[in-house]
Amino acid sequence: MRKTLFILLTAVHITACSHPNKSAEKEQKTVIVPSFSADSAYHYTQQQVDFGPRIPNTDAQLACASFLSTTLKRFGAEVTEQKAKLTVYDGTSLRSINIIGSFNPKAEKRVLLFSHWDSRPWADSDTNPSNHKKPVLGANDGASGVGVLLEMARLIGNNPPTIGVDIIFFDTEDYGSTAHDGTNNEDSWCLGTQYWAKNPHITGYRAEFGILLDMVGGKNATFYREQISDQFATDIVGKVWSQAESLGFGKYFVNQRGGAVTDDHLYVNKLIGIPSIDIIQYDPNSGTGFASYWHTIDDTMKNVDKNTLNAVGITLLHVVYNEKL
Ligand code: AHN
Ligand code: ZN
Repeated sequence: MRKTLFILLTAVHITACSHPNKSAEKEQKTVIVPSFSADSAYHYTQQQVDFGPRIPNTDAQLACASFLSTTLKRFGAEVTEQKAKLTVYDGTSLRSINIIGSFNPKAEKRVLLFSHWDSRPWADSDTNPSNHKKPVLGANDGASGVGVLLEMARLIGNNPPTIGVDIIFFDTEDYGSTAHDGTNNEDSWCLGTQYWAKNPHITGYRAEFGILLDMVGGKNATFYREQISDQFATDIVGKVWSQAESLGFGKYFVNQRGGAVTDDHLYVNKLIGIPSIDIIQYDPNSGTGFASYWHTIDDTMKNVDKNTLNAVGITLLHVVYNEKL
């Protein structure tokens, strides 16, 4: 017993004296990152889709909102439901529900992760015009980002990181107008986010940076460096893309410029000044820049691939758990 102790102490002593910097460096780098379950993220995606289209003012919206709040609470988050009446471009008044889950709410240093949870009321990019007034199921466009974030919430609740994490599911992102009539239709999108950025759930709310997940479930999806992200938060884009590369996910996270997308992160940057990026599927060879099933009745679970959810989830967990206080 005594001999063993002696040997151990000597070994520690030698290590400490001969490579003081190296061992300190090693200690700092040893971060335990919980293991992401793509099956679980896929299941959370499916559960949302099972409510049907999550369109503001519908019963499916209320049912899914309650599912999202309950699930975040079950994972240990402090949950705020932010309800508002918002007027869309055609004058319709909508009940909008942002769902905010806070982990480690007292921590000063925070990271904000977000996705929209509503689905588009019209499949107006469908090749068949008779589908243009039908709703989009939004398996990829909406549910996939929330699915990844719910799985992250489960892991964060079980393995509290040193920093604080806020997860926001924004409503009423996808009610925007596509008319090119000279009016400012850009701002008809992302209404839930615009409302929150002007009326944050906590006065003076701050986060170090924000990451938006939008359409993160497509088979063989490619995520390029979206332009608005690079403009407002190029170092965060760098942090995420290099983390992905070093984890072997470089085929998903392509380190090249993509398009500019008016998306929730724009308003988090512009209106509340939190440097934020968008991880969004971008296809440089498609007409819209998005997948062929974007805003069509084919945005269903058959296009959601666990490998893509996995690449995004693992990458973001590494980003969050490597943040230092
Ligand atoms: C526009 O089409 C202007 N923005 C795309 C934002 C979006 C819609 N993301 C998902 N659906
Ligand atoms: Zn959409």
